[in-house]
Amino acid sequence: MSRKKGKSEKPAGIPTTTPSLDSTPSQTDTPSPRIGRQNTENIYGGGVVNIGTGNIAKGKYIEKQIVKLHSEHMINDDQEEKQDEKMQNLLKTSNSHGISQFNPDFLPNRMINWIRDFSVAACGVKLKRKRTLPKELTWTKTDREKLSTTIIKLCQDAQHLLQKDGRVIKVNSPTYVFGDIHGNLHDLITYEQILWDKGPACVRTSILFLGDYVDRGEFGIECIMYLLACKVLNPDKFYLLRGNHELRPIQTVFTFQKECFEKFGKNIGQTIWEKCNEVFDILPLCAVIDDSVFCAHGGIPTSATKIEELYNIPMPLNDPENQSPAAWEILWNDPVSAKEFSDYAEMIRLQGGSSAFSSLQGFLPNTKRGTAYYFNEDAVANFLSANNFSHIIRAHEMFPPGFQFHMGGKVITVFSSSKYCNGNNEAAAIFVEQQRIRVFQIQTW
Ligand SMILES: [Mn+2]
Repeated sequence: MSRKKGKSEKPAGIPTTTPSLDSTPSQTDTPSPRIGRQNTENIYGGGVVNIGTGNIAKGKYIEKQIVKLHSEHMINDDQEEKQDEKMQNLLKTSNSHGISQFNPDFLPNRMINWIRDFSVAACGVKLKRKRTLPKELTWTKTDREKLSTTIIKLCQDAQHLLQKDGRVIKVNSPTYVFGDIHGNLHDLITYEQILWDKGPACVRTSILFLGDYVDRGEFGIECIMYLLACKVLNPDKFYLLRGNHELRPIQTVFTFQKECFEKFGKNIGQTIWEKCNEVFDILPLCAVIDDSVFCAHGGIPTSATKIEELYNIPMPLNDPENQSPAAWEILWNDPVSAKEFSDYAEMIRLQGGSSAFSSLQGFLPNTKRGTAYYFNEDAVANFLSANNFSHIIRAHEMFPPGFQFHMGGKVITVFSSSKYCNGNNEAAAIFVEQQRIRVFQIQTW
């Protein structure tokens, strides 16, 4: 299929630079230098603390968790009582979930163990705890039908929980925020080994992923299965938003559909691909941390100023481009500097397209993507003040350091897949805690 373009959004006279539907490094933004303490940027009173590469691996800023496991695999930790209460409620709706969470035979645990082992064999991840790996560990040698049944069951369990998350998730800090993963299983399992090495059932911080789990990288199915298993094991801590690659037409052009066919054969592959997309159709579109930090894959929409307007976006959303302009723009939009914005505006004016946008203050058609919009500092200021928010965290674009500050730090891009498209970019993540937003690189190699 041909590359999709915005329909009603694209008026005559838009400059026809080559549209790129994917995350690409911005040509005009100057990448930040490699971060270290000397590069601290002031954002939030005390300012962002940039943790230099390497520190994170030494354990700084990482909560220590001491978890005692009973022989029955039950957690015994006074501070976990509140969470136990939530787990008890969950128990009422899903069969003996609380106990299953620590049972190695529980489906998501089996899946995670399998993916962890696979990541060692397939992409050289170093696990902290040594495991004896089965000799045969590839998709082709594994019983495809049995594995596909497990995958479909896991998707169903995840759907049940994701439906409850709704369109806009409210998340409490402390929260880790990750950007694009794009099938980079090596990085994803490395994050686990560094940040939640006791396993997904034992995290106490929230962990929010901003979408784009599949396409580009080799291990899209493994990445999304790992994340769905985390969601099922610990639904009040793991949150997954939708990215512009969690869309059928995009995966058909890129690699995820092909990956499913290659790993499972055409028939089972098609079923698994469909099932994954059913899950994607109900993924939440944005999150708000501590009623203050707006998080989404692409950015803020033209078609909604108040966050409440997003609550009623339909679910499932199998054709967001036609079902919900706001959802589409949240998945696709990009921030631009004042200079870029005026350059693009001038290009459009020269081509006679300006009048169509006079009513959209702070937005311009996104010529780089060929769909959706660019937004500038005015649009950001309007959105933040209308909702009483302080910052925007988004993903969607690769910058060599793995992150980029825009508009004086009001908008932050985070990208969490290193060596993207065989390049040499770093991976970064964000830690939001009370009054601080900390951006840090993670040395995954
Ligand atoms: Mn993207």
